[in-house]
Amino acid sequence: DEQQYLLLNASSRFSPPQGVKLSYGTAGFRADASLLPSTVYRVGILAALRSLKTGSVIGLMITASHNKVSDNGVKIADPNGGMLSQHWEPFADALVNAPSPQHLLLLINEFVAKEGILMDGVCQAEVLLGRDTRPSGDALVDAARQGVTSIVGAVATDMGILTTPQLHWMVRARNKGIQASEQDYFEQLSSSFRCLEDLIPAEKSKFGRMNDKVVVDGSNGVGGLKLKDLGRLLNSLVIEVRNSGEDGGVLNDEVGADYVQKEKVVPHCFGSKDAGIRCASLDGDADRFVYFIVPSESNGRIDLVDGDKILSLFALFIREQMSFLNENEGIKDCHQARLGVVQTAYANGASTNYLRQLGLEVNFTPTGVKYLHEKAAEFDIGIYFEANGHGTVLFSESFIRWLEARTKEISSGSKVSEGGKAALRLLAVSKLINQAVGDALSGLLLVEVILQYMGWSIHRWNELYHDLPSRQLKVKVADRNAVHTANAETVAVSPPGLQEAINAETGKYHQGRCFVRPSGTEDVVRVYAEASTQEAADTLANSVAKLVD
Ligand code: 16G
Ligand code: ZN
Repeated sequence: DEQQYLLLNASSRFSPPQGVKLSYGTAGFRADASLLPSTVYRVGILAALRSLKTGSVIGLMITASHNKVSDNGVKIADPNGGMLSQHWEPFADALVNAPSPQHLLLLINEFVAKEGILMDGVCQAEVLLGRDTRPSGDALVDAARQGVTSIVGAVATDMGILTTPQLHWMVRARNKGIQASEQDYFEQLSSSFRCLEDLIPAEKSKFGRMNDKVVVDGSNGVGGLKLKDLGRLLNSLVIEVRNSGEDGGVLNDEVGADYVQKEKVVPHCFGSKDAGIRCASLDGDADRFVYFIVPSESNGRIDLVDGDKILSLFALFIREQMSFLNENEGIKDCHQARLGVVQTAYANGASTNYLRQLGLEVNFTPTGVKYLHEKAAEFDIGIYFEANGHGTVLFSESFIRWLEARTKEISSGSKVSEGGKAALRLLAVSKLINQAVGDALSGLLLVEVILQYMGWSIHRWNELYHDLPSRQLKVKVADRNAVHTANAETVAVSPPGLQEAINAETGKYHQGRCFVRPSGTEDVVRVYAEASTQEAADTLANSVAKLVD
């Protein structure tokens, strides 16, 4: 019939590369861009099927995040704006690795039957397409469009060049029936930012406003460009963007959040002239960010203010607002609102101690946004961050409704109580911070407004706690999947004896902590070690790397 013909015809234009096996992994499919047209075409098919199955708009993003400019990748945003349901990942793997159009057709027919997807041409499907600034993006968007439209009744809407979180935000907004253009995104972020600024107590804001310039490394990618657009809507905050990609710099080449966080050195276009200034860095698709300080005797080194410290700042602020709510007599049932934080084993031990000292519940999940996000969604307010700077703050629907009801009562001209102001602030945070996925632009604005609220410099923030020295290594092994882990990757359950050997090494060091895990994005086993001195962390990491080898 028409459907089979369409699929066979279109898929014969995209032959898969020989001898390459791709896996959806933690971040979608990623490879050298020249290998990807058939993969992206097939993910277009998958996205259309997903849209039919869910009766909702689906997103398809073309990006390879912090990887080099010649790479690219593709990933799916589910109806709520989150990551593709893990339940569909095996289908994604099978689909892109099918050797021929006939195999492909067979797989699709089987899967459609199994999932009970109605392909009558009457049901409509829509997929929003986005891409970052990579030169290969244009052709890959076209491949995605052809994939989507090989399913009868499916349309592809090209949203142009976007950050990854912008596309996720748009998918979520569309499915909630909210306006979902880029302008709407900028409007929502800037207006909730202004709302938070207006709620800063006068006596607190003095210091923040004297010190209100932030200098941002855009990684020569999409994030810097979008941040400039957003910055034009904010007149109180000065955002200076460097490495916006407009001056010939190369995407992710000694710039960007991944580089800054891993190497702990200044990115291009930053140096001793920036000593003491508040600096931040975005990754290539702007779903991660970190802050940093250039010390006065820098020699290229930086003081990193990482995802753990961003999490700590957010947690401190939100906990304070929750306590204002609780102290307010008019509010009865809100003490039931649960605040939880979620980290991975990579979180610096000093941050976990700090959060626990605040009395917060700290949860751990394996690496990968989908795991952290899922856990954080269990709370009324769930804050998650990876040390690498990916994270956000999730609000439950019921808590938002409660806040909305609470803030409606108070907007009638009378003097607003502290509890009422706290409710207004929390509601504004829920609009500012991306509810779909970690978003460097909205996260950066939340950091900025909290620092203003606290009246803090970046130095004061950085002093919340002192990171324990740590070391990360990667080990090339014959088969990284021989290593299996449990307890949020903190325990190696195989090969046998490995964990016992790691324990024996770790026990030799004061405040020692160490774990190994197979990377989800590279063919290596990663080693992380922490101890009370840098030398000790280094030796511990090195000796455990030998155990893995
Ligand atoms: C992916 C993950 C990121 C994680 C990283 C770890 C998403 C969207 N991204 O980039 O959260 O930190 O993988 O890489 O989930 P690794 O497995 O190679 O250490
Ligand atoms: Zn990214």
